[in-house]
Amino acid sequence: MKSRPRRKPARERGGPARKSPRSRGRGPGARSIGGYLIERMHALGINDIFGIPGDFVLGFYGMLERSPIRIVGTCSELNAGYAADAYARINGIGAVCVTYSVGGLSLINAIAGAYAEKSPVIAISGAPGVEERADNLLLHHRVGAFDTQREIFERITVAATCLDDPLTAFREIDRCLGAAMAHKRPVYIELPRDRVTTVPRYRDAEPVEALQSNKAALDEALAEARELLGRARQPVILAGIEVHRFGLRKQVLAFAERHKIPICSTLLSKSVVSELHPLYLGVYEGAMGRADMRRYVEDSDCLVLLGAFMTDMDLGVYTAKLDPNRWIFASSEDVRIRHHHFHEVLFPDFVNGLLKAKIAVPKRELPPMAHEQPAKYVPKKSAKITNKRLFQRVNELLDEHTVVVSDVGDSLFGASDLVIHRDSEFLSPAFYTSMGFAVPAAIGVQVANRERRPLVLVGDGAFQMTGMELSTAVRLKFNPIVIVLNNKGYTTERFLQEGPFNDLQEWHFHELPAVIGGGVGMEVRTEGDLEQALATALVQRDSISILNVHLEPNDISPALERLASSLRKRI
Ligand SMILES: Cc1ncc(C[n+]2csc(CCOP(=O)(O)OP(=O)(O)O)c2C)c(N)n1
Ligand SMILES: [Mg+2]
Repeated sequence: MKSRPRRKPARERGGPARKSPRSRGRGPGARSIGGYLIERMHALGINDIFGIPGDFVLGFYGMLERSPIRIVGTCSELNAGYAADAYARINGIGAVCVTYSVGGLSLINAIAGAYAEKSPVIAISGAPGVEERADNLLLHHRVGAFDTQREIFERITVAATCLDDPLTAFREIDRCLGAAMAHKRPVYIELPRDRVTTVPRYRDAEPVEALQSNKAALDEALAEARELLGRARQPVILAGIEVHRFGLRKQVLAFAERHKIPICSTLLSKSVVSELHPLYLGVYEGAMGRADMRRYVEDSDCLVLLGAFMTDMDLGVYTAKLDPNRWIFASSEDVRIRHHHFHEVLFPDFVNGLLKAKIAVPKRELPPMAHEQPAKYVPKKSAKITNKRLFQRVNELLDEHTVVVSDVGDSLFGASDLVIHRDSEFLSPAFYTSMGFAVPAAIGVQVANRERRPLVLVGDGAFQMTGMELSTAVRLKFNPIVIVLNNKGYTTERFLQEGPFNDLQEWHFHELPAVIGGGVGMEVRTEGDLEQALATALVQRDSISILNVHLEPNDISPALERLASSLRKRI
């Protein structure tokens, strides 16, 4: 079994100074369990929490209301989870708070996605009181045992707890929050309703110890990496999503710039570095990507994979051909150089070590695609709008304030060809691929940063799952521009297997503002309509815009077409 990196002794840990846990008793400054949870979350940078109240969590909601953390209500708990996930991707950490079972169990899909794609979300659920549980009553919302919900969450979080014991509650809070930060994954905290205001008799909060690399293993890994890079003729960096999650973008970019190594991203990490950077090649995605850059990456004699997940989605449905004999692979889970595995090496230490290392990477020309710019889009007023032209036009719309939030389906494939201007301006569930992410995620983006304007790309099928969350955007006076790719059903699925199960009842998406009480809706059938609709949307600064873009059911994006033709060749 793989050993875990060692923990630093508590006295060596850095971080913010805290008062001695034992210096506070039960006097006026003493904290309740609920109060301590709020205090610690706020200290980590959580200023907003998403969710829907219920009687098992009302006490905690009252406490939140009196705290500096703002509650953002949503239309469903699933949507609250997606919003909290997006908030975490922008803010570094996010939180959601729901009631027992009916709320918690609805949240599961979103937390599973955050786990799969490494987004640190604190999922808090109210629960029956400890005293109530003693009589084993069939309290409403109960499913099976009182522990059922916690046991389910244990499988999709890095730490899960029930704060039923005042003696350990503070330590449990610290353990869970520490785990979310260290692993960049969700945690689950259950708060029985009769423990919210309980003030523990003794404050038992041992500081959580930070992980630490084994120095000898780290040095050895870096020495081997230096040696490979020192004789590389065509090195390439593939910057994965963990580069963003662990806050290492600047370091990776500095490393690339120092040695003039071209960089590509994966679909999940798209925009991890600015896509206008002169060293940037594009999104590497096997056969789904552009042929020239695919060849360049696959021919590399030293591929530096940093924080990438080797998923089927990121590897162009396994059409990618990356050779482990020629790679340096480092992530939070594994460091492998060729076939050598290095244990107890922390990902940030490895990246920082690479940056500091003295390496003489041989000089070489940059590949031509590093300088490529998209062709100028000139609208043909009466031409029927197509998928390809829509994405070309959207590309011109992007500026440094836009955050592209893409849902699953052809919206994601098409979006992979967009050129994102700044760091991390592209959000998508590109690995877990749960439909319905984008609209609620756009709320999370603007709660985290009101200055950013989300451009939501969403299929008609995905919109029908969670689109009502736009109501929250109207309430909060947010201004996402929502482009619904109305291709009359599940086109991505049609392309896999045609059948009546891919058909949908067609909605008048542009009429939604009348139902939700705000925003403008527009119907787009031609390139001229698109120009007009976008012009209207751009000046609509205080409310949502929704564009119902009519596309043919078989009109697919160039990226999906590339993938299809490559797969056809293989059959
Ligand atoms: C929650 C969820 N259910 C089902 C799927 C399987 N699935 C993947 S793509 C897709 C169709 C998406 O339809 P739409 O949103 O209209 O986008 P399009 O493919 O038409 O561009 C389905 C059903 C999924 N990824 N997520
Ligand atoms: Mg569709």
